[in-house]
Amino acid sequence: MKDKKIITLQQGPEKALLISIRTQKVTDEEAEESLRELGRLVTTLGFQVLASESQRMAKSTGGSVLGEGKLKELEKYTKDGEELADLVIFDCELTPSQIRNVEDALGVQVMDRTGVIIEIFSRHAKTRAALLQVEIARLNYLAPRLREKKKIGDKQHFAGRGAGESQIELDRRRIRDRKAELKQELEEVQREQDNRRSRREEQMSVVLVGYTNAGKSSTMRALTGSDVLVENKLFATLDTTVRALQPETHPRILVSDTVGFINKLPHDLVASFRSTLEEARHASILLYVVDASDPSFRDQLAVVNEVLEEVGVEGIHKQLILNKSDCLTIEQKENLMIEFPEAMMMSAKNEADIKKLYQWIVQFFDQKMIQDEFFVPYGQQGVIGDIHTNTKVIKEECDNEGTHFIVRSTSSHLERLRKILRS
Ligand SMILES: Nc1nc2c(ncn2[C@@H]2O[C@H](COP(=O)(O)OP(=O)(O)OP(=O)(O)O)[C@@H](O)[C@H]2O)c(=O)[nH]1
Ligand SMILES: [Mg+2]
Repeated sequence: MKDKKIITLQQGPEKALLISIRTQKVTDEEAEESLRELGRLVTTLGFQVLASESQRMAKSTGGSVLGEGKLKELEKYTKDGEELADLVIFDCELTPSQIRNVEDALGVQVMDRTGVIIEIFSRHAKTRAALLQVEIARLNYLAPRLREKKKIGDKQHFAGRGAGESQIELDRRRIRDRKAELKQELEEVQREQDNRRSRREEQMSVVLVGYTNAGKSSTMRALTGSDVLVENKLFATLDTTVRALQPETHPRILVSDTVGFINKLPHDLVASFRSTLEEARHASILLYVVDASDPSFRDQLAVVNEVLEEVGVEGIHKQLILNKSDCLTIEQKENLMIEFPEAMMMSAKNEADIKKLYQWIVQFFDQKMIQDEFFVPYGQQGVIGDIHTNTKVIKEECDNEGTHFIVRSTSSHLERLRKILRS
């Protein structure tokens, strides 16, 4: 895959001016929170936030998202201030012409929230499926912006060639062809994933879902002893990882880590990552992990719920995990338990809490298992390994004819074993 990026970073951290455009639909608090989150997204990309500005949505500004007065005022950050911004980033999605107009007025590169998120995704993607998904979303984002591409001084961050009608046509066609290729390749990768998933289907599985940075990978690590990436960065995880719960149970319980959610996730990316979330549709338990120390976790939970409802997770057992309890006061914890009486309060960093969560998971599946008896004649001893792996053996007794077992397992495992023994 070509390693073309939307932007190419220059040496040293570039300074960004963040701009929030307030509409009547959002409260000041929501806008502030969203701007703070944009700040974290931007620092995840390695930029430094120089300043943040807010502006009420202007009514008549032609094609521009900002009025002339505001643009003039912002020149202090881009043209004649002491410390100048290298780029301006808007906390909303802009049309290509809005980007061009602000770039013309301020003389620096302009990005929008979608561009920032796509860039993070493309840097963090590791597996074939994630790389393909991100590349498709990136090309979708880039295609309409090709027409509007314009060189700004010597700071040209966008990939691609110069203007010229035929050149643009050529670029568009290349993008279309490339997208078709990528989609085909993605379908193949997804078919393989579906096959692997259907082989796992009869297994008991726990899937961790939640907002980015909530602590899903930390919980996964602690539950499975795996070395999945944990980072204080947004969108550290983009791929689903599946590992067995440790200490291992019989039958095995699988735990999956998934991509994090974010408010105003570009539609393209939601669509691209839908297949990643397929894992959630096949879970036995969905653990909704939230960062309870983040004041906006309720809104974050609403975003998670909304996307998962679209994916279709009805009928699956859901458990809310109020994570990062080590960052809460006793009073905060008490209030949260009153507000969410069904929730589990824990810290992924606390061994005792992880042990409790482990016990809870094991017990949940234990209740779902049914007891059964098998007799394995000496001629069919090969099945014994399968019994030990896929059932919890309560009793095992040998006599002259073979081995008697009393076991507990899921109905699908028991059904399968019975079939083998009958054959
Ligand atoms: N204090 C504290 N920090 C935690 C806890 N759980 C996770 N963290 C930290 O929170 C940050 C994010 O954790 P991750 O486990 O990577 O979060 P994630 O949900 O996988 O994030 P994405 O992969 O971006 O979706 C890391 O710096 C963790 O060390 C916790 O219980 N307490
Ligand atoms: Mg993660």
